[in-house]
Amino acid sequence: MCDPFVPPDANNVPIDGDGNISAFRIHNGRVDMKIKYIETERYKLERRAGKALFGLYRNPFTHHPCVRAAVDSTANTNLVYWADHLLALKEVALPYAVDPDTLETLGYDPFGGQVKAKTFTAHPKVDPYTNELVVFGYEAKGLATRDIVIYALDKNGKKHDEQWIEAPWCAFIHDCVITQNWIVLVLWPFEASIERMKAGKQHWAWDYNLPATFIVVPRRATTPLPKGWKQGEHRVYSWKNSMLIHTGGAWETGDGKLYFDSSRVHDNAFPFFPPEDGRMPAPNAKVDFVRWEIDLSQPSGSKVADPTIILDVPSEFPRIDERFMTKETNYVFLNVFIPKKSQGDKNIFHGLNGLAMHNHKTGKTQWYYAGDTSLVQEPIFIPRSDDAPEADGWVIAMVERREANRNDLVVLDTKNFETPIAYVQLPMHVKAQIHGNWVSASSLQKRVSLVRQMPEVKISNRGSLEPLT
Ligand code: V55
Ligand code: FE
Repeated sequence: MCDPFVPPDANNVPIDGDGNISAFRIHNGRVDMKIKYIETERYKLERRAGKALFGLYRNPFTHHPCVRAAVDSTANTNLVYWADHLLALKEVALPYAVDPDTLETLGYDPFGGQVKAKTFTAHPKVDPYTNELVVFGYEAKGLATRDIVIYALDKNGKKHDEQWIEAPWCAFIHDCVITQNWIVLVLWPFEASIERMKAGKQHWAWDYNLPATFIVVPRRATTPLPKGWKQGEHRVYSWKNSMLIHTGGAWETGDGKLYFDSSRVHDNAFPFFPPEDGRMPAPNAKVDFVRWEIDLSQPSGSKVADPTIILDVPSEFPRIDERFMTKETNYVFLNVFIPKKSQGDKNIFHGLNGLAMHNHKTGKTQWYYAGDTSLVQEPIFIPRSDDAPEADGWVIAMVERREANRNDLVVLDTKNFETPIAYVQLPMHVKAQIHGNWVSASSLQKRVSLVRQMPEVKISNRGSLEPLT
């Protein structure tokens, strides 16, 4: 979750709070919970000072001069278990590694500088068929640079297939999809500007003239290229101005087409990063969940066709059964707004009060409704067994009981999605989580003592450690 330890700068944005992990361990008929901050350089410096030293999101010009050399990552966006490391991710910097048992912070950049990039996405993708973590980073050579790095980490954390490309503008690139041979980066119509940052304003400004854009890149030098593609080429395709926040399933077909699903907000979903003219998004901006088709025979710069609407309700946090990542999947789980009596309106930041399980083949959707005064967070899928059919298992999600000021963890069996099989009742309220993942006990048992030998996070001696007044 985003959980500022000290009161943040009055002008800072909601996505810049210190990263704090909520971990649930489900074992022998009981559930244990642990909450712990990621002890980032930033968290330690501000905790020691007892006040905010970092100003605006990703704007070093607004930070206290003594902390400008520190790693400016709150590690607050996602947790991914890979190569024996539990990675706490924030796309502005490299991963922090935390101990999966104690949640203690172990170190920064656990993959040891194999790549000369300053950033690492919060949405790397596991290819379960090749056993790789596919990673990208943008603004990868520093603040407001257009450089993008793409690479993969094998099961031992060794890097391969590194490539560098340039974005068409300095865009916000939060999520991506992978197919067997391709990676598609999804660009949001915000632009970074050093001039604006120097003026003490936000890193990002929305631009109503920029389209939602896809950068389509072969994953490897050995990717079989469609007719007309040159070795080392990538292509850029675009649609209309809109914000495709998160992606679902993706796959390729033999005839040079890529398909993938995403949520779609027909406006700026981050009003705290307004356009230069200050225009606010429409109060009831439409949000839906759609399927894109990319025709790789089209030249770079082409427009893509309007997507097919899969679910015409406000939808976010799509998740698939990731054992089938890169192949065509038939099910998606999402966080949705179910109209009923909810107090929420159709704006994405209000009223996501349920979960949906959608079957693409039959078109059938099942709904879990959390109640009129409850909000639901990202669904996490857990397969019933290693070889269970696609989407056979459980879905867990945090439910915020707004009236009681308390949370539940809901457990749904995908065989009967609409009626929960269990609620884990938390005695307290927990702030909205961003992203999370299931890690099986068996995969943790395989973990070697590697991470325990890592050096502790040290507060950088590049910044002052003196108490600041
Ligand atoms: C997002 C969230 C972030 C971030 C960038 O939801 C994008 C999208 C929680 O932090 O830094
Ligand atoms: Fe995200």
